[in-house]
Amino acid sequence: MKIYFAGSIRGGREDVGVYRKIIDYLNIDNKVLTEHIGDYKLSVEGQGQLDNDYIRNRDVDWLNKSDLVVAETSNPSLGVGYELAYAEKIKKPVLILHNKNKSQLSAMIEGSKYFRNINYYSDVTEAISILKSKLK
Ligand code: 6K6
Repeated sequence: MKIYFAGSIRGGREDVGVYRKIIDYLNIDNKVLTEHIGDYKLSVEGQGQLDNDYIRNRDVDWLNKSDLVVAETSNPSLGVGYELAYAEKIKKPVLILHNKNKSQLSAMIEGSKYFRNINYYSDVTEAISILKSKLK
């Protein structure tokens, strides 16, 4: 299955290690289209070289082509919020992972009946266990 993984970039990169582990797990039996989200070298400073229109259109194209969106929402990110709203609009299946010790998930996500698959976790091992049970 083709998976669109969404995680913070300009919202902050402090959870990149968590994204990397989740992407590595998902890639065992699936194809993650957005592997760069877990790339330690992808820094906020480095983004200036890429055209925003290009990034947005390519990401929307990948969202359209994906079978499932997995979003890690613990680090608030406007881009991830946009992707979730887009996924809701086109009725793409979504699985959300949120570290309950890090932040409170937006009411715009928790309050939408579309996002029924919201999973709270405490550490990355638990996040992987959740994926294991949900994706089998
Ligand atoms: C190159 C080097 C660093 O950053 C870049 C290019 N930027 C992006 N590349 C790919 N996807 C992006 C980029 N910026 C945002 N996105 C999409 O929005 C991703 O799919 C993420 O899930 C989400 C992150 O949004 P922000 O608001 O945290 O940046």
